[in-house]
Amino acid sequence: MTESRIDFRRAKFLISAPDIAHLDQYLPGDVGVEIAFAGRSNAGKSSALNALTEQKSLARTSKTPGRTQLINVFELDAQRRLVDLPGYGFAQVPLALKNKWQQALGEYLQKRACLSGVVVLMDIRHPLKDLDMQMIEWAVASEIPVLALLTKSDKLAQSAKMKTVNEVRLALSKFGDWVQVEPFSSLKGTGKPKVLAILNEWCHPQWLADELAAVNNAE
Ligand SMILES: Nc1nc2c(ncn2[C@@H]2O[C@H](COP(=O)(O)OP(=O)(O)O)[C@@H](O)[C@H]2O)c(=O)[nH]1
Ligand SMILES: [Mg+2]
Repeated sequence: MTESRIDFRRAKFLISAPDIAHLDQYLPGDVGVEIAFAGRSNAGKSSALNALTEQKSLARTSKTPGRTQLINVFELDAQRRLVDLPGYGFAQVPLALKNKWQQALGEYLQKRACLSGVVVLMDIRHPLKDLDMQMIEWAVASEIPVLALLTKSDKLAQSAKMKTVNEVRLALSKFGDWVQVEPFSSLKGTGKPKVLAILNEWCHPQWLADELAAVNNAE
């Protein structure tokens, strides 16, 4: 089977869920493929989504992060979706809410069968905080591949950038092929072709080919 390249510029808003605890009620059925984007507030997630889809305001960018717990789902095509998870680790969120949020996020990662990859975005100047590690561990425990994206790479000189990339690769090497690490800049477009290639691969898991073949056979 030849795999069609997904055109990420076609992403369009599908639905919002008000908070992760009620995600089940709002998300489309657990079929096809979902790719989730996660990261601390202000990590550059909205900017990355906009850069990858070449849309200026698909996901809103903000200078006052952490206000909303809204989860936005974007549709790529009838089988494939991007999920913009709310930023975690925002200092002003009460602890009880933080814990609730973490639990719901863990459940989403562990139960959502159509999840074929998770992008964990981290500011290249502050990578691998506790909650980032938690996200990566949950995903890998559920056998979901992870792209650790080191954002705002334009903020560092080339040598400092490569030093951090290598350090993070070493720190995550215990996860083997489950975790890839790449630098990224929404501002400069650094890393974009590499990220799009990885997302494209995640858009074509074997189970989707099987699902589609089963539908064709039934017809
Ligand atoms: N220099 C630089 N700044 C960035 C980049 N990506 C995001 N930012 C800035 O970082 C801040 C947070 O970005 P945003 O995308 O809203 O982060 P989010 O909270 O993770 O969605 C904003 O002020 C952005 O302009 C980047 O690649 N380079
Ligand atoms: Mg955002």
